[in-house]
Amino acid sequence: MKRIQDARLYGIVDLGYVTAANVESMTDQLCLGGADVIQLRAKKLEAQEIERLARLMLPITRSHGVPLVINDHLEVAAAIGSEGIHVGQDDDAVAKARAVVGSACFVGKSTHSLAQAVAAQAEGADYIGFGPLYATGTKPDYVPVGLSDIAEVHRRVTLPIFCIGGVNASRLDEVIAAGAHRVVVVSAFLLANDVTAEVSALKKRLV
Ligand code: 3NM
Repeated sequence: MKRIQDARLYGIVDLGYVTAANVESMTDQLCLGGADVIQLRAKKLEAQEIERLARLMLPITRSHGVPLVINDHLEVAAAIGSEGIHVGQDDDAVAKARAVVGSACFVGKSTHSLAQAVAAQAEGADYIGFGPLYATGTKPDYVPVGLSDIAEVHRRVTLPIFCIGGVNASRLDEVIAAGAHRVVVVSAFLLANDVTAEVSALKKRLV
């Protein structure tokens, strides 16, 4: 199983873009392209349906050695034994998450400023998301943080930092030049004509 510490490219199966019927196929394509970690994110689905979809994804992600992360739903992560859980600023605290999911499951947290990034490390997160770098339709209510704090967040936070929000192939060079080592890509992968090829091409540029 790949370790979160070694991950560079983080994909999300977001049910805002993927139908339930396509979850397995999309998971397989992201893994084949070389995603190092995959999250299931379904803001509008009931926990029971999220658990069903996660159970479909697990044999696929595990066959590729890719950790599966559940967004928000601690009880789903605990029930299926996912490798990771991800919480937002308005969700449960890291300690609460860890108490529910157990010590074998890593805990990630979304951060939207330097102060939140430093706080998430102090709170005991295993990795952070940092963004949104750019305005994005995937998380439309958030003000972009831009690229200017990327270098500083890497100086202040020693955890793996995944830069997120509007990242795509045409922006990757400037994101890396700003200091990013790890990225999350959602819509640019899920809406690609050839998902595996898109993931694979971007992955090569991250190492
Ligand atoms: N979280 P796309 S930005 C899910 O800043 C998510 O915490 C963000 O999707 C954050 O690659 C974001 O389509 C959306 O822009 C990322």
